[in-house]
Formats: sequence, C-alpha cells, structure tokens
Amino acid sequence: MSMISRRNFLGTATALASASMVSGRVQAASIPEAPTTDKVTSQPPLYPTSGREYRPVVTLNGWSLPWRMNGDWKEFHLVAEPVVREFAPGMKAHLWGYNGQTPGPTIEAVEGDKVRIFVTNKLPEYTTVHWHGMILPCGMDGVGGLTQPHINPGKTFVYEFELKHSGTFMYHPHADEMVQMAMGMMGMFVVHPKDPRFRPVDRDFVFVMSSYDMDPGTYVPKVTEMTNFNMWSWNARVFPGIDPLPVRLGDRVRVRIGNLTMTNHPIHLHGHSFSVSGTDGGWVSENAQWPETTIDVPVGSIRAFEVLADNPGDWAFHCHKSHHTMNAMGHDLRTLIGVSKKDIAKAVKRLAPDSMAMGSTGMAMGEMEMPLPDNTLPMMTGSGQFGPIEMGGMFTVVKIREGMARDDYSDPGPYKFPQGTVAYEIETPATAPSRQDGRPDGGHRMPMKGMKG
Ligand SMILES: [Cu+2]
Repeated sequence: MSMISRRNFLGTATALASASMVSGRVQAASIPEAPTTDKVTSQPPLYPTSGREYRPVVTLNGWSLPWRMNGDWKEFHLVAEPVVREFAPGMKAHLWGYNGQTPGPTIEAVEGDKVRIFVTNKLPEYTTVHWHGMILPCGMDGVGGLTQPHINPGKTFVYEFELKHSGTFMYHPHADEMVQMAMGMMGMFVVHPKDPRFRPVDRDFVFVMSSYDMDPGTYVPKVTEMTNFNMWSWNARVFPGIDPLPVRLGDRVRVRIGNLTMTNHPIHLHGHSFSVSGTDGGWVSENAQWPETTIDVPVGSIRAFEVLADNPGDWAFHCHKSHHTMNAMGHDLRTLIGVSKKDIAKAVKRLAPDSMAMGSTGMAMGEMEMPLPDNTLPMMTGSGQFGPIEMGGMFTVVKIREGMARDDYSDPGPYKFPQGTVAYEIETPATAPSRQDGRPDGGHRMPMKGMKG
C-alpha cells in the first residue's frame, strides 16, 4: 500500500532487537511506526506478510492498519488526532480520528494472536480506547477512570491482550464519549478465524456507521446533538461519496456493519436473500441463521451477513429509513403535497430570487438542484445511467458482474442491462381503465343500511 506515508519511524532494527522481550512491558524506543493515509477511497485488502494466514477484509472507503511482529506479539500503533474528512465531494468536516482518518483504520488479526496496541494521544483532551465486544482482561477494556487512567494529550499507552475468539468488533474511546464519538473516534476490529476453512468467503467488506449534525456552511459537528442528525454516514462518507461494493458473479460475500450512531439502521440489499451470520457477540451457528433482505443494526452493535452474489446487476444497498438516505436538510418542512404555492412563491421570489417553492407535487427534484452554501451537500443527489438517483447518506451500490478477476475491487462502471430486461414505458390506452362497477371513482361507496347488493 504505497499510499501510506510513514512517520514516527524508529527503525525495524531497533524493533527486532527487542523481539525477544515479550514480558508485556515495552520501552518507549520500541514503539512501532504509525502509518497514516489521507485517501478516501476503499483501499485494496492488506494481505498478511507475517504471522498467521488469513483472507483480509476490504474496508469501505477505508484501509487496514499495517503491523509488525515483535516476538510472538503483533504490534499496532494508533494515533488519536484531529483529521479532515471529506463526506463527499463538496463537503469536508473537521473531525477527530485515528492515523489521519475517521473512522480509524481497520485492525485485522487472527484468533489466538497476542496483540500489543500502542495508542498515542494527539487530541487536545484525554482519551482511552475501548475494544468493543472483545473478551479480554478487565484492565485492557479501556474505560477511563474505571479500568485505567486516562491517556493525557501527548502520552502513549499500551494495550496487550490475546484474541480469544474470531469475529467482528469495534474500537472507540470510553472517555468524554459523547464528544469523542460525535467527532468520529471509531474504527473496526476484525479477528479472523484460526482455521481458514471456517466460513470462507471470496469478498469480505466492513464498515461502521456514524452520524453528524452539521449546519450547511460549517465544518465542525454539533457534539451535543442527541437525536437530530443530518449526516448519516458509512465510514464517514455519504452518497454519492460512498464507494460501490464490486463483486464477481458467483462470489460468496460477507458484509460486516458496525453501528456507532445514536439510532438503529435497517440495512437493505436489493435482489438477494442473505443470511445473518454474526454479531459482535460471535458467529451465529449455521442452523440458527435466518434469511433476510433487511437487517436491523441496533446502536452499539455489529451485524454480519453472508450472501451468494448470484444475480448480476447494480443493486441498491442502503438504510431503509428514508431520512437516512438524504444529506443535510431541514426536517421541519411541512407536507405540502396537493397545496398550491403559486401566489406565495411569486411573493417570496421578489425577496429571495434563488428560492424555490417545493413540495406541491412531491419533492422529486430531478436534475434541478438548488444553489447551496459552501461546504454542504444537496439533500438528494447522484445520478445513474437512467437519470437522477435522488439519494444521499447511507446509500451505495453492490455491483455484481460476470468475468471480474478474483481480487479485482475496481469500479466496473454502470451495469450493461441485457436487452429487453429493463422496465419500460408503453403508450397508455386512450380509454380509461375499467373499474369494478364501471364508475369513475372506482365504486367506493358506503353500503346503505337495508339495501341489498
Ligand atoms: Cu439509517
């Protein structure tokens, strides 16, 4: 991964010299480098070059954290720090994250690994890291004040534990949580099974959901917001900034989804039935898995599903709460369907020439988008090969294609629909369709008492 720049590099020679020291107490001189990246697109999977074999995940619009072996410890270095994240072209947010990004890089390791994770705090306030879902010694659980002293600005702490079970987990602070999570402090932690024959998949995607409340034209989220968020993100990206999930036809695909927003998200995949195969509590045994097309991911939880990608096409993949597939907007608009605003619109136009009366016939805006202040996104946007998609927030596309290479994650472009397979328009018949009793209102009358038939 050449895009990762190096810093805090202290030399592998020093690191290797201390390799025999596995007592659990490390010296400052042996802190591993902390790779960083500012790329906002999904980075290629990070194949292991040392330690146990596994098939790596692909982090949606993110990356995995490189590590080094030190004796039989796998060493990682997280740096908590302010970052700038682009939600989608046209909108950037000043957030907090790890190693140059929010969410922080995905940490990948293998069941049975001993991990040593260095955490350096470059935030203006103290922090900790909690390893959500992990079975570990209490003193490594990262709850500031309860299980450890806080990591003050400028300080580095070390977490050491053995990975007792495989699955999907998260990391986030347990210190000034409301602020730090609202600012984007989070990441995913994937523990691969020791036995590579356990539920192998061809493609394994992972992301965490986060939400922000940012007024148009501002750069910092309102951290005290409890419910009224307006940016609903997957890995701190919103449609049309979320990468597609490219999949080869016939691949077995796993998607792991964490939720660190303040509400639940029913995540829906079109064109397939999938099996719910895991949570942050572990794997769902095969005979207990159930079929779904929508999986609700509760707050502070993870859901993983597996699907056989046997249906080629461009399949919408999104949160089913329709307000979560929109970007920054006012939610306090009245419903105006059926209300004529002709006169009022004329009056308002004299005062505000850029204004647009909306809602009388629904709110589809098609190609027409209103002028926006700096640093915000249209409420509904994006376009496909047939026209406007009118989405935002938690929406992307699973692109299933025949003939893709096994590990090709490049965007295959829009789906080429076989001729005659797309819904089509016909000339409407000249006469009105016949109704049940021939009446134009469809015959919906209240039956009169005492009358027959
Ligand atoms: Cu949602």
